[in-house]
Amino acid sequence: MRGRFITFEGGEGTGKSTHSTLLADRLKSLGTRVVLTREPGGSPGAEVIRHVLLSGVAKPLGIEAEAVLFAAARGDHVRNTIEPALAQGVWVVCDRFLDSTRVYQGSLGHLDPLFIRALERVTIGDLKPDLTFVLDVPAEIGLARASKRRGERVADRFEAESRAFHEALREAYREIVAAEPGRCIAIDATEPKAAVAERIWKTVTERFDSTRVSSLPAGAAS
Ligand code: Z5A
Repeated sequence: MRGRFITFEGGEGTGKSTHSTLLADRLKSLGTRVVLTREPGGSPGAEVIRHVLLSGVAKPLGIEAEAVLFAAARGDHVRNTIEPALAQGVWVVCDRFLDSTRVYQGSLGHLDPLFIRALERVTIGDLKPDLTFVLDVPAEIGLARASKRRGERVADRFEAESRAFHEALREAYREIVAAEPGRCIAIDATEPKAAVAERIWKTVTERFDSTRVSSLPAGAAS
């Protein structure tokens, strides 16, 4: 049986890394085989492109070029990490995926939706997440969390955007949830981590049937 594909989305500091890791660990503790991955990145080729994108050196090339680079990274990630895992019955938990491009390059970058859809066709084809958690916190809370975590490190290309940019991000994610309520679940991530993790777990067990989640074949979880 094909694995399940779960993605985490949301703005800066909303808790995507935290909760994708917690979910993957909980699934593994039940014997489920899981790949925990992220975008941009998640495969050797895509990790190289990640560095180019987050360092900001691609910004002067323009928003279309950045979108093409995100797409190139995604194509490599899908071919080399995500699809092989799903085909072997391994679950994939991914920190950011196609909705990030729709929001950052589409809604916020004002790229033509047809261009975004064309990139999706060539990078992911028919592949869609089975479930997407959109973590929602006010921009000021997310930015404060991210800044605390960052410490003295310099803000990356996207962290350095304005408060208004991050508020617009939140709104764009809300529109995605409204447009695809079957796939996307909004989670109030202002609550303490444990409460957020419990809501996510409850959704996963309800969506995929708790008896099957816990009885998936045990194996070398990666
Ligand atoms: N991007 C794009 O433009 N187009 C695309 O197609 C893709 C990406 C795929 C990737 O940056 C950037 O690329 C991203 C969009 C763009 N830029 N931005 N902004 P990244 O991977 O380096 O960073 P990120 O994706 O934004 O995630 P993040 O900054 O690492 O945040 P996070 O993963 O959502 O948060 P976290 O690390 O789990 O938590 C942040 C801190 O808050 C941490 O100290 C936690 O312990 C704490 N935390 C988490 N949850 C809670 C709760 N509930 N209470 C209190 N504290 C909490």
